[in-house]
This record gives sequence, structure tokens and C-alpha cells, in this order.
Amino acid sequence: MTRRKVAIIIGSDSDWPVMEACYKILRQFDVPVEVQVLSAHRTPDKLSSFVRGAEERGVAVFIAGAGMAAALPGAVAACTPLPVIGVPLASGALQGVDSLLSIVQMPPGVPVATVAVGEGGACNAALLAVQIMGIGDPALAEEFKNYKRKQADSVDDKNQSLRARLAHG
Ligand code: RP5
Repeated sequence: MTRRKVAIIIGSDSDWPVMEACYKILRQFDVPVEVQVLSAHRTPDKLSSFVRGAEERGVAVFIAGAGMAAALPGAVAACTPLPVIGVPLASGALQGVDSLLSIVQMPPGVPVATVAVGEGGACNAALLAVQIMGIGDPALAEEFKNYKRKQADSVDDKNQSLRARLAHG
């Protein structure tokens, strides 16, 4: 079974240092990724033609990361029936409050799944995309279950190690 792709779109190359975390997690799950710098405000025509052609190229989910008056995820959602995850980024004077409100406050009928501001949100965007794609891809769903198990094991280890230190302190 050919695995479908995730398209990561960022509003500027200045967003990449944070959004690279998203890319790395998707690649750890062996999800094919397309990355594009395209802006809702600066390159609206190129953005629209990239998004409209994506389903045919095998894209299943979009992740759009942007800062400031972040119209990008909403503009992507306006042009596609595929799910869109929006990552608010902390750039400019308002440090992400502006982009969070821009991305989360979509009007009814055009959903964007908004995650946390910054790198935590970039990581969760990748994981949410894996969960969405896992619905039609049992191998990917199994990899996500393994990820959750390892995460829980690592918390158990930390719990035991802290409790042991306190017991001997
Ligand atoms: C947004 O404006 C971008 O997503 C970026 O977060 C912010 C600043 O862009 P640059 O001026 O660094 O290109 O559209």
C-alpha cells in the first residue's frame, strides 16, 4: 500500500527552525512529506494552485504554520476538502497571540485544527496528521500505538527514578 503524503506549508523561511520539528517527526514515522514556503498574503495565487493540485499528487493532510496575521491555514482550508492543521508561530510584536487567534477563529464551515503556539504545536501537528492518516493505514496506526507505549514507558521510568531518589535522599 502506497503511503499518502503530508504537505507542510510555511508562510516564510523564518518559520522553518520551529516547523522543522514537525518535519522530523513525520519522517520518523516514514510519512512522505512535501514542504513549501508559500504565503497567503505574499503569494496567494501560487498558494492556491499548490493546494488545489495536492490531492492528485497524493497529499492526505495539510499542516500550515504561520506567524503574525496568520491567514495561511485558513486560506489553505478554503481551497481543499482535505483536513488542515494550523500551527500558530511566535513571530512579531505579539509573539504568537496574534497568529493563535487568527488560526483558531475560523468561521463555521471551514475548519482548521489548531494546535499550540510554537514547537510543541509543531510536534503535535505531525502526530495529529499521523493519527488522521492511521485511520486508513493500519501499519501507521500500529506505529502510533508503539509511540504512545514508549512515551508511557518513559514517564514510568522517570516516576520510578524520582521516587527512588527521594526515598534515598
Ligand atoms: C508570516 O509572517 C510568516 O509566517 C512569518 O511567521 C511572519 C514573518 O515573516 P518574514 O517577515 O520573516 O518573512 O507571514
